[in-house]
Amino acid sequence: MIRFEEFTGVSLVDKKANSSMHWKMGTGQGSMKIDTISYLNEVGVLSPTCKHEIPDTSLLKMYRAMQTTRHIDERAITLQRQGSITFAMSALGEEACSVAGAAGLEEGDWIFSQYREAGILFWRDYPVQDYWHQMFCNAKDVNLGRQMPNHYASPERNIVTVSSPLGTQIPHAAGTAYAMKMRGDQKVAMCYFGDGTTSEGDFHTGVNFAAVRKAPCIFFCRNNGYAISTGLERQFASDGIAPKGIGYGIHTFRIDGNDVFAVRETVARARKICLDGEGPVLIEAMTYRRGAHSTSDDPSLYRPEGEDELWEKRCPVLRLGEYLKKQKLWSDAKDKKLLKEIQEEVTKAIEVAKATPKPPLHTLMEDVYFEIPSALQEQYEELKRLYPGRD
Ligand SMILES: Cc1ncc(C[n+]2csc(CCOP(=O)(O)OP(=O)(O)O)c2C)c(N)n1
Repeated sequence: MIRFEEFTGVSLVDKKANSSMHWKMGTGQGSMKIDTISYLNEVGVLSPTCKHEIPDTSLLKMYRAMQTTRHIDERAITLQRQGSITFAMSALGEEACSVAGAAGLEEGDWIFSQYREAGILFWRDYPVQDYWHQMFCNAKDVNLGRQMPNHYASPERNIVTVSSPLGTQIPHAAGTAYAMKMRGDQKVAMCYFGDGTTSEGDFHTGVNFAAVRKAPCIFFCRNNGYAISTGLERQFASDGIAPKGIGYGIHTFRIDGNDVFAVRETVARARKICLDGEGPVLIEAMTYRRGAHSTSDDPSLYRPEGEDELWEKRCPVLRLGEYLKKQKLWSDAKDKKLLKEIQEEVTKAIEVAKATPKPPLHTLMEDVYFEIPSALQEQYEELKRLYPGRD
């Protein structure tokens, strides 16, 4: 196993976390120094220590899904600024966590995401059009406009709706994993969250439950340095997130979250650990939130200058692109063609989503109560008066 800083000459430590080894309580292995698993360096050179083979078709699919995610995020921010959508969040710089993480899973595994993981959708061939219907919260939105933008879901792909209150997906994932274990399904649940979310009670409840019940659940933490404006040093005193997994007695890995090989290999390995009955796994993926927290945030007020430039060099998309070119699987010309294709597909999808009407008012009242309570009915009647023709 190679440490990120030895391999790339750039320290990942910064203000974040020491650094990887697989550490498991009671095995007597390791000390509290946790190294970072990393194979693909910043200029796209794969370490010879990497034994994880990824088929060329998967590498190319990952690349496309990452580029799609990046482009979609850029367009969403512009649309929000133009007033066409209400809100947007970007995964700029963190695309490997979602895409390569989903690529390490198998069909039928459940995914519970936070909100910066749209890449899971594109890995699982989610239509770009449906993504934009959700961003516009229109009548074709899977949530019928009841959620904010970026709260995607795909029931047919086992991707559970994003939930705004942080951490609520963690006990849900642990419970789903335990249910699958009880039923004898050979499937896992994977749950994404950010570093800030590990300070929520639900993180501790969910991880402890899964640990005690040996539920086949992969807890995937994107340690991107910030919880909105709160840097890591003001969030917790531990060496990153990995010690929290060790504390709960579960298999724990720290990886370079911008390296598709490290991410995909570790998720596939975690999956095997889960299905071998060894209990849940925590993965801490070291990455960086290069954009603002959301369109309501201005990171220039709290982030030191130069930090983004440092992480721009560690870009997961560029890194994979460089590797593919070295393997003669990719070229600048193919890149140009791909970006044009993505851009055209997205532009068309945005136009369709924009022209799609908002959901009818009655959908606001449905799907919760068997019989609509009278107070709600009164509100509905008032809404109908205020918005004639929209019921
Ligand atoms: C229970 C709860 N508390 C606070 C918030 C407000 N909030 C939204 S996102 C966020 C930061 C989360 O940071 P992190 O988990 O590190 O994820 P990141 O945004 O960095 O990807 C906060 C505090 C919320 N949505 N839910």
